[in-house]
Amino acid sequence: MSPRTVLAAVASIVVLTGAALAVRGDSPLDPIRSLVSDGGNGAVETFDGAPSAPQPWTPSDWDIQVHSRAPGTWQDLDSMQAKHGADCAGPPASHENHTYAGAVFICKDHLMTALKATDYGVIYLTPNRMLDWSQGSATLSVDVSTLRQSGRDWWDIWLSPYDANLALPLESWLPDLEGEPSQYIHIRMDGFGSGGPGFKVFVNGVQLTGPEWQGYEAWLTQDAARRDKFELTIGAGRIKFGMPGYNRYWVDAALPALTWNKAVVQFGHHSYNPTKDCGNANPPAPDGTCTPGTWHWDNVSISPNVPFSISRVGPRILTAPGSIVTGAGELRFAGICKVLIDGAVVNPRSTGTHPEHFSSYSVPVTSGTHAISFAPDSWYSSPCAAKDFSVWSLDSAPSSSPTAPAPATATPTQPVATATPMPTSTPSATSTSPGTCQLWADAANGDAILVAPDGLKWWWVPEGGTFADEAERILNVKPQYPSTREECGR
Ligand SMILES: [Ca+2]
Repeated sequence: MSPRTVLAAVASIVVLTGAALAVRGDSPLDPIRSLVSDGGNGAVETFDGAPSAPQPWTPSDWDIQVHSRAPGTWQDLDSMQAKHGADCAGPPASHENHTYAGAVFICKDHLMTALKATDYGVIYLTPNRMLDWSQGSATLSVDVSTLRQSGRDWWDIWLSPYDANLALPLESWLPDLEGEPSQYIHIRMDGFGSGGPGFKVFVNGVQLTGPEWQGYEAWLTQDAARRDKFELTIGAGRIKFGMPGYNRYWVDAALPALTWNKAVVQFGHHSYNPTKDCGNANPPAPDGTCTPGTWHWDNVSISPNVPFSISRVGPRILTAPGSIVTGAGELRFAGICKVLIDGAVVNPRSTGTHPEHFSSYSVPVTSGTHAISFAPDSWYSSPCAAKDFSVWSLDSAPSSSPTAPAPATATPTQPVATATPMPTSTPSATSTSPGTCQLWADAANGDAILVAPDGLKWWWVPEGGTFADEAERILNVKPQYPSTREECGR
């Protein structure tokens, strides 16, 4: 696969939002509050807090999804140096992190996302406010750092109708998850021929372009410590996205006809083997290195907006049958294998066809305790998991109460232990060997599958690459299976 040339980097003075920013009195170690009124119809999030060490951000009114594809990273993330020191000193100071809680944190009155995923991973942050352009134009803005540490590390924004939003949306050509929402606007950092990182804008799969055609290095110097404003204006027949502080807009165009005029807003930070191919297919940072990225976020403004309710419930992840306590609403989570709630299989909202990937769920539930369990999904049977649960509702105002994790009742037994040795659907074998490693190709679409000695299956979608290349790449990212290379004859 030709690695995407995604990028990111912007820098310059922090530009304050036009909206009046509310002053908050939170002491540094108070539970960090989130969106507050901007005095008009909008809301702002200023990520207040100046703790003496990086403080995990656990808001009561944002949804947070932290996803890492490899099962070996479901409990602990790949270790990385996250920016800000152990005392919160600013970049280039850094601290080691491998915890899920530590991937989204506060220092110095702004928010960081820090992620390394050798396979693929993403963090999604979703405020409990829909951007509302039903009465005219609406504006979404956020200040973000501009240092892109690797071309294989990037950020994006998804907008989708409430009934279409996915816990983990992703372009269907990327190697994980289950594709895009049924309706969406997607703003994604990507590589430009000139100027490094810029942004592409897609509306239901159709790319809009211009007037800007360069990446932001054409007008600024990438900076980890400075945050610049990125702004989307939508409505009244237009859509515009860019950097107002520089009067640069990658899109300023007619808005294609949509059947919706309010959108759930999701901010994403993606990591896709950020150290790979550095300086070749992977554009490096200005210093020539490719390292796992930290993005710095501040001053999210959504105006006007419509509030809804998000209540995060625990535990963070279930890999065996357990239970969660919820209020009434839609239980939103990500799951792999078929997921049963109170004994009944529930259908994901996402419509992809990769059972070996996490799907996105939004399932109506009543208030109370609900049993979660798993069953095989097509040829994929283990390991199973459901994670990052929250209850969403349009019926109630945003909660101001702190998140109350539900008691975990996971049992230690694995729900499914029936690893099937090979795909049972379309893939046909083109390369097998003695031993326990098997490589499979799906002739219909060119997918490659590795069935590892322990029954785990890895499925990657080549982008115009050959099966042999893809198989080699799979083995390269699975160092825990050194013997498979020989057994597979490579
Ligand atoms: Ca702030």
